[in-house]
Amino acid sequence: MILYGSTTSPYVRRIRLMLQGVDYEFQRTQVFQEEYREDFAKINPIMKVPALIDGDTTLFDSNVIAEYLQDKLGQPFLSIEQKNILATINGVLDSLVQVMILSREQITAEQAPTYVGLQRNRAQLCFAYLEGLLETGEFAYWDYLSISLYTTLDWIAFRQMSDWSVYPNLNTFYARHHQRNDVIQTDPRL
Ligand SMILES: N[C@@H](CCC(=O)N[C@@H](CS)C(=O)NCC(=O)O)C(=O)O
Repeated sequence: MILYGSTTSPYVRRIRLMLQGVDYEFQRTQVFQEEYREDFAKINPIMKVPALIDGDTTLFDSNVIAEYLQDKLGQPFLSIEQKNILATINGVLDSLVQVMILSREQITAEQAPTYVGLQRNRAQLCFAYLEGLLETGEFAYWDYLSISLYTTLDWIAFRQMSDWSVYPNLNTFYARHHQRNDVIQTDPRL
């Protein structure tokens, strides 16, 4: 199995955490750097990391890859309710990744107030929603859903793309997993 991705991508980190204890090759790929793009385009037309190749199978999206690995590794699939929660985590992360890409070109909330405002507002609404779910006991296990939440929160903190520090349950969830060996090993700051 070959996983294509960068060590800073939170989507790639989800899959790296799922693959703990599994033998695979990590092919470092910086999608924003020209020297990687020609080769990567032959693998993934979407041109986003992660991508996974397993024998004749090539997969493009973290959520598709996760489902494939759950099947292959005998891990439980997410229920429809959990997939719905995952949609909110993906919603926050997709939005803030777009804001980061824009900010690299000096396009900030001043230049694009509507677009950036919509993304930031979505993030805060999703944080509040996830905070409420934690209150009800959701995210009790270290599964793909928890991995996705943790890696999203940590990426947001790492890139300073938003602020979830006012939410006590999100803080407790984050602190509970912060010292895991696999989490430390995949820290994007290293
Ligand atoms: N829906 C995709 C999103 C992946 C994604 O956005 N990856 C970013 C890096 S964190 C990327 O490769 N972006 C390249 C681009 O936007 O052109 C997934 O879940 O894998």
